[in-house]
Amino acid sequence: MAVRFDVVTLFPELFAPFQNVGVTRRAFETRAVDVRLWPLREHAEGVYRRVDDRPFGGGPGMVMLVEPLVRCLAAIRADQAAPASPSSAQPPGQRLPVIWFSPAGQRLTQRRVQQMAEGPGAVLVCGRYEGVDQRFIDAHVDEELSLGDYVLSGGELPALTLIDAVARLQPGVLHDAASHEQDSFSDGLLDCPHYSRPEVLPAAAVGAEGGADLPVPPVLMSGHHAQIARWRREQQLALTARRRPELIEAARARGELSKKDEDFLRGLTL
Ligand code: 4FN
Repeated sequence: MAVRFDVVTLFPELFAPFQNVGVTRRAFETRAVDVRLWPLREHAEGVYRRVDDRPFGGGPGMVMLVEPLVRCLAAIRADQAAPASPSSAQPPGQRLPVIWFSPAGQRLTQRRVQQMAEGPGAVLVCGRYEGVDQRFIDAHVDEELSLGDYVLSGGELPALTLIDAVARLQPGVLHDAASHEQDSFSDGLLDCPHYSRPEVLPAAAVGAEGGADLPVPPVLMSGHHAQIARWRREQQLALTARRRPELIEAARARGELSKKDEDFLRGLTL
C-alpha cells in the first residue's frame, strides 16, 4: 500500500526539491510515497490571510491560529475520502493520524519509521512562529513527534526527515535489498567504517606530506568473507560500545548479541 503524507505548511516550496533527488526520488516517482502539500495560507481568510496572531497573556512572538488549520484539515479529510487525483483514497473507516512536530513529542525512532513505512500514512502539521494554539493540538493531534532537543524555526525539516526515512524503506527504492539488512540501525548498532579505492592512499592525498601512507584494513582485501563479516561486526560493536553504550544495552535486551559478541565486548577497553 502506498504511504500517503498530507503536509500542512506555510512553506510548501521547501518540500519540492526533496522529491526530485537521490534514492528517495524513486519512491515518489512510483507513488510508493505520495506527498500532498497543503499550503496553510490558502485556508486563511480576509485581505491579510492571517495565519498567526499575538499570544493571549502577552509575551514575545506569534501563535498559529486554530481556524485556518481546522479548515485545512477539513479539506484534507474530504480529499482523503474522495481524492481529486486517484491512488490514495483511504479504505473507508481509515482516518490518517494527525502528527504535530514539536520538541514536546516522542523522539522519532527507526522503529516508528518502519511502522510508518508499512502505511497508510499521516497528516503532518508543520509549526512556525512560537507554535500553535493549544486547542488545535488538544482537538486534532493524535501524535507528537520530535527530532531532538534544539530550537528550530519550524516543523518542516522534521516532516522532511520523516518522509525521507519512510521513503527509503519502500520496496525497490534502495538498489539492493541487502542494503536494508546491512543498514546500521536495522540491527540497532552503529555502522562499521567503509573503505573504497585506492587500496593505499598516499599520505599527501590527505595533506600529511612525509607521513605514512594509508592502507585499507588488510582483512577487507583478504577475500575471506567470514573474517570480513566478523571484523565488521566487531567494528560495529566497538564503536557502538564507545559512543552509544545505551544501544549495546538495548541490543542485549533484545537478545541480539551472540556469545562471540559478548566475549569481544568483555575484552574491549572503552
Ligand atoms: N520547534 C526547545 C524548547 C522550546 C521550544 C523549542 C523550539 C518550531 C513551532 C516549535 C524543535 C526541535 C525539534 C519539531 C525548543 C521540533 C522543533 C523538533 C520545533 C516552530 C514551535 C518549534 C528543545 C531546545 C528545549 C520552535 C528545546 N522536532 N520551538 O524549537 O518544532 O520536531
